[in-house]
Amino acid sequence: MFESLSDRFDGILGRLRGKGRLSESDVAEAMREIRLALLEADVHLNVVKRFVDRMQARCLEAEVTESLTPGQQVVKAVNEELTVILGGESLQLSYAQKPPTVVLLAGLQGSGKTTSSAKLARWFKSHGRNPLLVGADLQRPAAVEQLQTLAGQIEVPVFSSPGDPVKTTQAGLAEARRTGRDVLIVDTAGRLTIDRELMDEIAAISDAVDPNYTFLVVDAMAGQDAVNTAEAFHATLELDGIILTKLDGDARGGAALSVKEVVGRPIAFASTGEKLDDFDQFHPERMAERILGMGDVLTLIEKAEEVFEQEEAEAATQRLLEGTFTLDDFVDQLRKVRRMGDLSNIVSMMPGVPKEIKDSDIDEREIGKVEAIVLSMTPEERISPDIIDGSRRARIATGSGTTPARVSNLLKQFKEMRKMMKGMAGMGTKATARKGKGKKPQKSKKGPGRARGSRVQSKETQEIPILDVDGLDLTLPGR
Ligand SMILES: Nc1nc2c(ncn2[C@@H]2O[C@H](COP(=O)(O)OP(=O)(O)OP(=O)(O)O)[C@@H](O)[C@H]2O)c(=O)[nH]1
Ligand SMILES: [Mg+2]
Repeated sequence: MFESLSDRFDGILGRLRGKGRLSESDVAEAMREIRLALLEADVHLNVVKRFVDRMQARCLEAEVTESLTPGQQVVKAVNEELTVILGGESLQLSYAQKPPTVVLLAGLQGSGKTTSSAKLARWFKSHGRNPLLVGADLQRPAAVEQLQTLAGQIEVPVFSSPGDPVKTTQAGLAEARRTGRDVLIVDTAGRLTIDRELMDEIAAISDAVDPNYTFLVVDAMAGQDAVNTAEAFHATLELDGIILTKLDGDARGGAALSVKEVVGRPIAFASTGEKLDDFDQFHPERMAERILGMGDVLTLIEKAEEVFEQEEAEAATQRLLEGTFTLDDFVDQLRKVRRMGDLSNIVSMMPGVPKEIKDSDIDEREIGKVEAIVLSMTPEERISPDIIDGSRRARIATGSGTTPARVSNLLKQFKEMRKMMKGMAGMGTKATARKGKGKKPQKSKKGPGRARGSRVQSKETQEIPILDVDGLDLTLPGR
């Protein structure tokens, strides 16, 4: 997502960063390039103009702060202005005092309304809510079925009745009240803005249930059209925000960067894939940092927290430090990383990862192979890999459809990791494997793993990053 724009910014800002002083012509040249880059990314002309004007004004003042070089200040300014364009703050959802909170989804055909309805239901559910979905797309015969299939995966009920979408939605609202569902998400039929009849219909649905939030689902791949669509819908329905879908496609980013400024409504959620968990609240600041190649560590941490149960992770950390971490634990951790979503997507959020790696296709099958190798071992082998000799190795290779060399390689890596972790525990960093939930890790004075007889724990050993306390090593290379 945003790759080409990100590449362009990388080049332009890279040249500025290195400079001690910025001349007016340096600034003018950079602004010209930024303008072109934005236009090529399909950003709305007015948005580009405003962006460049604001940047120009800021760059010329760029020598005032002493802590940053002028080049760094430009980067900071670009980051801040991009954040503004993307909407500034993320949308804070509030819930209706008298439940349910009603969320209406509208949009063009195929924009992603039905999938987004289910994704949104999943999102609310993961935030402790009890959603009910309403299938109000009675146009397309299979639409309700599609919603039911998706909802089945996340165990959220769907209400629908054939006939009239307005009546169905009203009945859905009554059903939510009756069954104590606190969020009602209404999936509607896809419609073209020029189709007056269908536009009137969604306005009628909206009048009938008076939604707390009306979100327009917009396909990011639609480029400039996405913005025009949003304007047209906004004229019929009071929109509260946008759900931007298909950001995983080769979208140039124009829609994301234009919609807030042109329509005046923020992007509330963004969808980055077909899976139901490829969906999250949209955070302008994080997105700006991502476009500028600064990574998105916060989203990464949140994703990790969703997947890793804290206690489980602590137990694994403990075993790792004690050297009793087995290959089963190893595969278990791998699976969790995988559950965080698409691997390339995860890597793209990490700061400091070289561009070549971000651009390369990360092969999910590689993880599958590691898994296959471990699963081809006997339980005994998984606990004590040292017993794996030549013939066992050959058997494992055959069982996993790999080669003996790959098996050896994996074992070697696993043993090295275990040795290294054990070594660290001996150096007194055991405190990170604390038992108490929610407590801060203490800088251990009497850590159980501390080598007997060592006097003062050196500062260095205290700061060795091991598995993060919340379960995942997020000690990533600095920016
Ligand atoms: N890659 C990708 N595909 C998506 C995303 N969101 C939706 N899709 C796909 O886009 C297609 C259309 O999605 P739907 O949710 O059926 O769209 P819709 O707006 O309900 O379509 P209609 O009901 O026909 O108007 C489906 O194949 C989805 O899997 C996304 O963020 N990324
Ligand atoms: Mg649909």
